[in-house]
Amino acid sequence: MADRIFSGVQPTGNLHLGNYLGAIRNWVGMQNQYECIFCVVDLHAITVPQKPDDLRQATREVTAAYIACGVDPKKSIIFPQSSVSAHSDLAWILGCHTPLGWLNRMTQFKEKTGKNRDNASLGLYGYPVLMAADILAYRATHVPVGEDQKQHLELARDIAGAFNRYYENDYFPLPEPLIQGPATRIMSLRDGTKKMSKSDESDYSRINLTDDAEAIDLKFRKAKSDMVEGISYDESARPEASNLINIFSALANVSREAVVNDYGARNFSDFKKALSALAIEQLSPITSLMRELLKDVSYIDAVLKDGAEKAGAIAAKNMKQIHEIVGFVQL
Ligand code: AQP
Repeated sequence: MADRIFSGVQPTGNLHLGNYLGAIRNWVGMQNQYECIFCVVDLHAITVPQKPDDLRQATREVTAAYIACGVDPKKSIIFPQSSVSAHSDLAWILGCHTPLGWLNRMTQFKEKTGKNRDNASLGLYGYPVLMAADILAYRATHVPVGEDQKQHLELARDIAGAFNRYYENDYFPLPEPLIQGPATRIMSLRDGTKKMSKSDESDYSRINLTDDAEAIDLKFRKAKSDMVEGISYDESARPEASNLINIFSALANVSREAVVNDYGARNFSDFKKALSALAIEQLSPITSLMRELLKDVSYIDAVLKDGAEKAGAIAAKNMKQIHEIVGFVQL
């Protein structure tokens, strides 16, 4: 089977630097090498409450962000998850091959629900099964994601293996995670031990792809630092400094060592100034292109429709085979 890439982002709010450096930026180079399918995962988004108008807007914003970051709709398939029914169809089938014990180990569910577990939806609990279905509906072989999705990817492999074993075939490839570079886990700018996240209530915790130069500069200036002299990398003792070094290293495409070499003897204020200038230089063109693209909703929708048709055709062919394997009568 030829290599096929699948990945996605939830339309749950402003995309941030973590989504860009941990995921989307890595996709761009893959388009020339592999067949790529990039989904806007709106079914995942509704695992927590969403206002319909906000969801529609965020879906178009994520699409614009993909394109502005360099994902080319002529090379890659871009589409909304809800437009291809294979995702929910396969999620049900795979759910019937997923022991509860496997789902109970998922740390993201535990983190997202905390003490409020009884009020969480079945959808949130089953999120990793839907994610497995997203990937396996296309029999994708590689999945580029940030570090936070590693456990879900391992579960997708386990589910694919369980299905193959039960039906005594090797229909599903075991998808390989691609977790690459110094930016696989970008942390909050307010707390270096917490992941940068769309749902963090403090906007100062993240750099949004929609932030202008002034906001980026202010957020880096206000980013938490420590009292240690100089700039050095030590994830456990200096999580905030280490996070800023990782961000610099990813944006400048140089090693952490090179960043520490250049800025080791400087203070936080100088380092943050340089980092903010670098981020502004890289993100401004993306932000302006995103704004331009969003002025033409019909173009965005046309990209999504074209992608939905292409993705739908691949998934429909696979679903017919999957239904046959499972034993559903083909009419
Ligand atoms: N902080 C991060 N560092 C590196 N990569 C990250 N990703 C997310 N946060 C970071 C990667 O971005 C892709 C899309 O993620 P998502 O939006 O679908 O889901 P998420 O991981 O739940 O992102 P958020 O920002 O934390 O959203 P909320 O707050 O809504 O839960 C994935 O490849 C992810 O690894």
